[in-house]
Amino acid sequence: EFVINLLKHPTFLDDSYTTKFIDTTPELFAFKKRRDRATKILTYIADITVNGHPETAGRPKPPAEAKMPKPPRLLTETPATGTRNLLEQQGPQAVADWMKAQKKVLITDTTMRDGHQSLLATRMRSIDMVRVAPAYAANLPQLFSVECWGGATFDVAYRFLQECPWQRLRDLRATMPNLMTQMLLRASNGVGYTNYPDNVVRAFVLQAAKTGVDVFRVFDSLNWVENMRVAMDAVIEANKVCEGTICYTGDMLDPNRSKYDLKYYVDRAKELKAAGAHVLGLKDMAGLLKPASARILVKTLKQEVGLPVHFHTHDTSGAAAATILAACDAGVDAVDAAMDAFSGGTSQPCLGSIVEALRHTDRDTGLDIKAIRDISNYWEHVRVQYAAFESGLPAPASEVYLHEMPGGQFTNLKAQARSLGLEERWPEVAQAYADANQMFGDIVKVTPSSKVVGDMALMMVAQGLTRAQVEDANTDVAFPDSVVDMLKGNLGQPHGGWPEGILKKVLKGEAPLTERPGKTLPPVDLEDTRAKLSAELGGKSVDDEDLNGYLMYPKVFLDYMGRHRLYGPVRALPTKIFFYGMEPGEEITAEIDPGKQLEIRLQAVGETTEDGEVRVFFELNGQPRVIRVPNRA
Ligand code: BTN
Ligand code: 3PY
Ligand code: ZN
Repeated sequence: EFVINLLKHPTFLDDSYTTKFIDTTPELFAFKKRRDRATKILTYIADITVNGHPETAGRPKPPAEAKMPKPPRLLTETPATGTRNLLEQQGPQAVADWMKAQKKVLITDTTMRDGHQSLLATRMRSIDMVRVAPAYAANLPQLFSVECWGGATFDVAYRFLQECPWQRLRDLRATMPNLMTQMLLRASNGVGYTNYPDNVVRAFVLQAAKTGVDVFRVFDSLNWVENMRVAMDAVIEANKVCEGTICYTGDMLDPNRSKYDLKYYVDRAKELKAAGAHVLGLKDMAGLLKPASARILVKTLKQEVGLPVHFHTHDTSGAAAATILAACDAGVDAVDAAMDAFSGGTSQPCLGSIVEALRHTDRDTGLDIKAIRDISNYWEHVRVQYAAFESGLPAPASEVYLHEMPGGQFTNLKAQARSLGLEERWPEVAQAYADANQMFGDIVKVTPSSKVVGDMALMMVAQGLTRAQVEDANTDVAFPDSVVDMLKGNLGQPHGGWPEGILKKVLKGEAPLTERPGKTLPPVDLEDTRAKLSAELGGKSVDDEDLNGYLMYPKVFLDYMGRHRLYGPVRALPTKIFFYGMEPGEEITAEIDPGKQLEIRLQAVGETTEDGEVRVFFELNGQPRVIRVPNRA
């Protein structure tokens, strides 16, 4: 019997051994490395099988019979050319010109980014995306783009899914060579929650372009175009499609919300055009744009700005499809939708239904509805595997017009409220969110400004504070850190500035920043950071992707690397195994590299020994292997 105690093995305390070993005996490298990674994966499976996955404990489970979903058959071996080919051959301006010349409504599929971000707390794993990507390329070559990167997916990949977001992007890029990939970029906030130095933002964009992003939807959480230029310039420099984006909030036709009227949006759109946007994004992150307003807004933006317009919304209210169709009537060039099985509620409206609604009209999308059904059927089977992350929002909610929470935040804030014991008081949280928004001067609420409003709202409900009390100069309030950070000016400036009273109270007289934060944030020495990171990782070489991951999220990245050293390429595991481990007698295949398959069979789980460890018995490619893991239960 061959027993390895990996958790205590010195290799995992310092993996410099492996590196040296490779350097001195290159001929053994492939074999050595493969075996070592296999052992790491077995360690992960053993650990989850014995101890469970912390994120799924006490949550609903997928049905026992749920199998790894099978992607649909490819309708062709050689995918037809698509938008990606146009971008590669003629550049981003040609893409924008082509958009305007199309009669058909162009469709972006958001399933792989906003769809699961809004329905499953962003927990979809790469394997479930990459397996279906060839079907997108072969069967839906007329798609405008596939939104599959950015937003919250970047840090969730490292933090909760134990996988590298760059690898995901590379794989999707390779498997959909004819389709444009699209990402959501929070301008100076990158894919994080606060402004980064200009050179960090620039390096991140250039790397994302290099690894595989074609369309960058760039927005600022306060619609401050001045704060979007660094990111937009980098996209333009990379020769990718710069979708300069305005976020929609309020109610354009409500005379009592005149701060965000038609002129406001036209002004911002003209600024974005002047800043070099190829496409104008209209991002309705909360799903507040009503059909009548969409008609006027889209028509006016098309006329006054002249850029192709790409509309994004959420179906929280249940009325989003009506708004999409109104936008199509008004001449919108492209719209976002999620595959049926990942649509509705806080996600995007239903892709298949929009395609059918436009069928036989002059705006027919030309997409194959059978291909859509087959891909959505795949997604349906994917979704059941993530039962633990379903929010359980049962019905459309007109309440969204009260609180104005972004679709991606709604379920998250509800979970936060639950963890604070405030779930029963949700209507109060919704009202407090609306009150906090007014208190900050009625701001755009989208990551990260939405998080600040959410933090404030939770605090008000938890501590029983009204807006009047929070604003009262004589009532002591300990504001959340994020509120202090925002009012210091670290997210930028809102339209019309911050209200004097709350600014004074939060900053206690300290002078706020009123310029763009990137103007004064010192640049990061990238090579020095690389060297320090390399040292921190025991001499491991640090490539540009790793460096950019670290610059966005230093601690999250280091924690990921630490776990990676222990558990290896767990991204190769089927989703059910990743979250629930294996049953005795179960057999799986994991492809850890193209063509490198591991056949893994769980034979048995032993008793817990006196020193608190469990022996887990596997067969790996037919050979018996035993892994010990601590019983942490
Ligand atoms: C290493 O693999 O880097 C450290 C050397 C010790 C290796 C043991 S030998 C059996 C088992 N299989 C592996 O791949 N590593 C451990
Ligand atoms: C994000 O920034 O992640 C969003 O989805 C904003 O809508
Ligand atoms: Zn969205």
